[in-house]
Amino acid sequence: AIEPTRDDKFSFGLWTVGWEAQDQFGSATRAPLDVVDAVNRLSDLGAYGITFHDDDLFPFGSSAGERQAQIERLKGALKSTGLVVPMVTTNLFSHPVFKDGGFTSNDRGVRRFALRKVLDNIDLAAELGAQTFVMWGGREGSEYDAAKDIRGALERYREAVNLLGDYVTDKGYDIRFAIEPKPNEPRGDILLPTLGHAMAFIETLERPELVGINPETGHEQMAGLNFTHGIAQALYQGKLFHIDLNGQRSIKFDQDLVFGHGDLQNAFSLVDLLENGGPGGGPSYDGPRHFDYKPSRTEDMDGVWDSAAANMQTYLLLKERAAAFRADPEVQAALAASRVSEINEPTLNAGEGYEDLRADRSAYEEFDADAYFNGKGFGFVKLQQLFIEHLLGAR
Ligand code: 3MF
Ligand code: MG
Ligand code: MG
Ligand code: MG
Repeated sequence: AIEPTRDDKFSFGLWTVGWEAQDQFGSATRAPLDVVDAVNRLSDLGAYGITFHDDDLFPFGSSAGERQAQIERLKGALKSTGLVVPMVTTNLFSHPVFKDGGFTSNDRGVRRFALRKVLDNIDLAAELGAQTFVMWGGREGSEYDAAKDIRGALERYREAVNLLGDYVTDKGYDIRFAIEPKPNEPRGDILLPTLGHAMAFIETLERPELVGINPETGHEQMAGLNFTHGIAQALYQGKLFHIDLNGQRSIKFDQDLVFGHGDLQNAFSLVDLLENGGPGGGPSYDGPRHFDYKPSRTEDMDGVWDSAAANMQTYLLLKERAAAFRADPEVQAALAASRVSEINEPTLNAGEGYEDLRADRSAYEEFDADAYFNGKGFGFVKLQQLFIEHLLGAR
């Protein structure tokens, strides 16, 4: 086993290890978990951070005194363990008042209430030193096309995020926002369903630089998408502000399995991208490695802590395998044979424009497409087998 350290930047949502395992068809199988216990146990396991929704820490409707008492208990636990709060988020989905959404409910009073709830929680995030504020709009959506004016709803979403941007700017808070996309569940269809939709929406905002994304492994995979590809595009566009790591096995309900317990090959390529995909071969993301998973309903509290440890262990094992993959001379030869790095050569010569390209007869008139490869392949399968053998620890 590899021991996680604070430098690995592993963080967990309080709602993950604290999940009592109630689902659509059954009631809770575990007792509530106190925040102080959660912080202490996560610290013992080697995590560096804890995150939460307002309602995870103090129940919806708590008085100011009850709220403050819970904040003080959290602060005490953070102080005694050294854990940090890198991210805070707001629950705009559990209370029945949010049944048609928060920022985009058809009801204007609900929209104003939602914004006020978020403003209070941004103050708390700033007080705790969180630098990322995640927004998962789980109830922002619909079941019925006739019941929601999607352009109107996007305009209200935009109005809300613009106001929050004004707020952190005027207050001088060192906080950026991260929108978390999800295609469906609990709504039939959720607004900003994939990371691509979210990144396009962000460009319409007044302060796009303040807003990025918090993609979740399972959410993209619920839409049948390649999570590693999505993360690569988010990095390319400078929008990977935070990440929710977990496991999902194909297009079905949001499973929230342990990281790597879903599509393991995709988890491997993801860790390789995050850890070795930077320009000089180093890390391409230096934010928290945040786990948003659910300890399965079958598990008791020992199973909860085993599953929390499993997320970190799997990540570190994949990181070790990815380093071995990159260092293997046979892999390097296979990468060269597959010409993987040739994609980084500009297609045009320096200073070349379309007229020059048109004048280059070798590029077209003399380019013999039929004879070009002369039957020769790219060798991608051989490369993939080396990837699998490293993943299996066979090399
Ligand atoms: C739901 C989620 C959410 C978000 C959270 C913000 C309850 O599928 O993934 O977890 O991650 O609201 O971080
Ligand atoms: Mg989720
Ligand atoms: Mg999920
Ligand atoms: Mg999530």
